[in-house]
Amino acid sequence: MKKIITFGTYDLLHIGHVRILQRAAELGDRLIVGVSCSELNRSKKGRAPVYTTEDRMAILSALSCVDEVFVERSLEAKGDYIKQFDADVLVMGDDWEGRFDEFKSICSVVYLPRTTGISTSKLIADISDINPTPESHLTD
Ligand code: C2G
Repeated sequence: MKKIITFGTYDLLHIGHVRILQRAAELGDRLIVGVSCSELNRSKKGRAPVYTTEDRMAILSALSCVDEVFVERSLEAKGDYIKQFDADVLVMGDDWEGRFDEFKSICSVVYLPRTTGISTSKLIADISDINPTPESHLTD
């Protein structure tokens, strides 16, 4: 049983998130996802996520490639989480390239390429740019 662990906020779940989770799952038998809690995201990115921690975890749990989710409360605790879940491989997006090499002493560390052209921040900006025409109705 090869266990893969990965971490992220996964706010406004999009195709980049799904692709990296699917590719991570293909590296082993069981995919465990640490979901950054809203407080952690606030300190990391300076804003609260749109979705609550509970909703982000529920959405990720509904994906067939995800076997288990847990709350990531601290960026510094990654080593503890890797040991707690007995993970064989840590997967991160290549925006974190090299940042987690210290864990190579306890598991394999793999950085996968990010999907280009999409991010939660871009989605928020794009949605903010949508100006509804006066005759539009918010019925759907
Ligand atoms: N991702 C991706 N392609 C994108 C956007 C995101 O492959 N276009 C990946 C990221 O590289 C990350 C995962 O999707 O591996 C989750 O992305 P975020 O929610 O942005 O994760 P982040 O908040 O960067 O948290 O300990 C958690 C880490 O801090 C990562």
